[in-house]
Amino acid sequence: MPKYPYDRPRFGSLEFNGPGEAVRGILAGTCVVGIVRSFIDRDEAGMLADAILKEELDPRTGGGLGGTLGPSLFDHRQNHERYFEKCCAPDDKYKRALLSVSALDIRGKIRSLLESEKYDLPLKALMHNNQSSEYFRAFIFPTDVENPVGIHEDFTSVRSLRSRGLNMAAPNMIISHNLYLRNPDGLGILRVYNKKFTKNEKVDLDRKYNINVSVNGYPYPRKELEAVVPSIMLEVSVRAGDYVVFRADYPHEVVNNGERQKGWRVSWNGFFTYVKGALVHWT
Ligand SMILES: O=C(O)CCC(=O)C(=O)O
Repeated sequence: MPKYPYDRPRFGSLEFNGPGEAVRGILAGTCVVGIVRSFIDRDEAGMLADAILKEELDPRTGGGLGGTLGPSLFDHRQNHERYFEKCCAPDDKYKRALLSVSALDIRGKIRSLLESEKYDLPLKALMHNNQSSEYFRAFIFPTDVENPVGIHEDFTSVRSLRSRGLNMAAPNMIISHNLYLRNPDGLGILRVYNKKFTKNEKVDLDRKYNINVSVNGYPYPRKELEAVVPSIMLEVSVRAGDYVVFRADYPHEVVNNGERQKGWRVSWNGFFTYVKGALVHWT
């Protein structure tokens, strides 16, 4: 059994044949980002994106609220208590939307994706309030803004898991997985920075910039990351139908570098981490 986490992955990004292989690559310290091109067909991805957009949820802009379908840590300003309460709210708008979209069975798709893949580790869905956390979660981002997702690190999730008594074997390893349903070509580039700040460094950043990076992972000051040489570790262009897994404990953002156009980028998103010999997943 290999030891986790590997803090110095050997490669930036690599392409894999399937999600299981990509997750294994990341766990084994092979790379920071694992890409599965055309995991689902573009037309199917487009249908799912349309179904999500039909719900008219607010898009997520500038790191604010909205734009997600299904309970999510991000929806609740990284407030994990509210997140777990909200998961069980009976007539919540997001839950209604979730049910209507699941007619198209994206949850089933994600479940079968997880269950049919070979991860070489038992999979464990995170439970909360007696419900599995396999909620559908969608992101809707505008494509006519420069920076739809600001620079951040997804470690708050780990704090939530810890507060629920899960003993984190690799608290520094958070893996985000995304299935892109709509992404205009050339836009929505995932950028991962080549620097992991220590807890003390994050506290210093908070003091210096009056921010909350050490508390909730947001927002990393661009200036500090650009001072790191080489600053950006990699940029990944994604297309509808692609599936991408990456180390979300590295600072990362989404940028629209190409010609901006009015429209939406829609994706499904979830997380994995390694806990006591199992791969725990949640959204
Ligand atoms: O949409 C993306 O490409 C990345 C979203 C993100 O920030 C994450 O999955 O943590």
